[in-house]
Amino acid sequence: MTINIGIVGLAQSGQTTIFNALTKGQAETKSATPHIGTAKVPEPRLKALADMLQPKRVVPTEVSYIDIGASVKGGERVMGGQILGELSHTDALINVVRAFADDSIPHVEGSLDVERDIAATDLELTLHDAGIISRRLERIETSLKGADPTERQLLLKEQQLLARLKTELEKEIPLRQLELTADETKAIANFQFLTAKPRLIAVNIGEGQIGGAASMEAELNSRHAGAGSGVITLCGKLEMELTQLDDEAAKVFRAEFGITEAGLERVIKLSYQLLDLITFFTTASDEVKAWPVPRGTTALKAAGKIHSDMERGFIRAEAISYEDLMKCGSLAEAHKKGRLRLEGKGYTVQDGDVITFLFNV
Ligand SMILES: Nc1nc2c(ncn2[C@@H]2O[C@H](COP(=O)(O)OP(=O)(O)OP(=O)(O)O)[C@@H](O)[C@H]2O)c(=O)[nH]1
Ligand SMILES: [Mg+2]
Repeated sequence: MTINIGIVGLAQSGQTTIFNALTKGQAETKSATPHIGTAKVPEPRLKALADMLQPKRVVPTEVSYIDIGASVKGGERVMGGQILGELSHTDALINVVRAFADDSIPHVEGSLDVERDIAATDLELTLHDAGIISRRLERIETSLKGADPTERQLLLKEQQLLARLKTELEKEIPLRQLELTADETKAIANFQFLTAKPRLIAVNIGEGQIGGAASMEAELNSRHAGAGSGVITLCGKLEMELTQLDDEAAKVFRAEFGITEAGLERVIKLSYQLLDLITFFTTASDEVKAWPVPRGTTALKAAGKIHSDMERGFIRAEAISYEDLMKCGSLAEAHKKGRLRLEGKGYTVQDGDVITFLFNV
């Protein structure tokens, strides 16, 4: 299972640097073509399960990052609709904002201003979404002319909803902040609006700013944290350099700078929170796998993530919490103690559940 995250931001804010830090990649920072790279989601429970069950294969969740390579051409930023369109399939966005000072790297706006830069990217995403709506509204207008009564009703309903969204976007309110009904959310899902996606603001700080990072983060969060939105401070350049070291050496270096957790881990943890994801595990076929699903997912839908046959032929799920299984020491022991729960289609999967799905096709 892969979670897709897109990286956006102003030119020269450190998008590619942070992309490299997150994916342990070595993408050329000067290239203007999109970079795609993956990272494995750090999950200590997966390792503990693997130690216990000794499977042939251990399969972590992956996050795929896309750095769309917004770049400057003759001082002008090129990040048109087409480039932003590359982000339509993503599950969430990271907006890199420059806070590091470096006279040798001119800021595109001439000065450092985190709030202004957050607003600038927000505006760009807002305009992108508003553009999609305008084009759709025009088409609806045309379609209405030849529509039969049933079609007409559907089109008018869509027109009304889109007009409402457009009004909000014109007030520079991102769509993720609107309270939409489940039906409305479903009706607009296919448009893949960028301002509807969860968004993490990654403030790219210089090494000299690490001491003040926590308070800067808290202060920015007081303004920008909310449903599907959060702020993290990150020393992109340092984190990128640390990917060249092995884990132990990197840890020692981080400690010297007073950083307790790797940037990659913090970004992934926060992304999970913003996406409201939980993790369940499967152990079938000599493989231990981690699966991310939205909180509230039923056993039936969770089975469908693994294979559509499993959803179609779903019989029941055998589930045990990670803690319970660790206490038992083995699946056989958990069986003997009657700790495996039999759950039906409607069971809400819990974070840490270890599940075996029974199905027939
Ligand atoms: N001093 C300092 N330089 C940094 C930091 N982060 C990035 N840089 C430098 O800033 C420049 C731009 O970084 P990139 O990662 O290429 O920025 P970008 O947003 O991908 O830029 P474009 O793709 O060209 O829009 C590079 O020379 C980086 O080495 C930092 O934390 N401190
Ligand atoms: Mg770049």
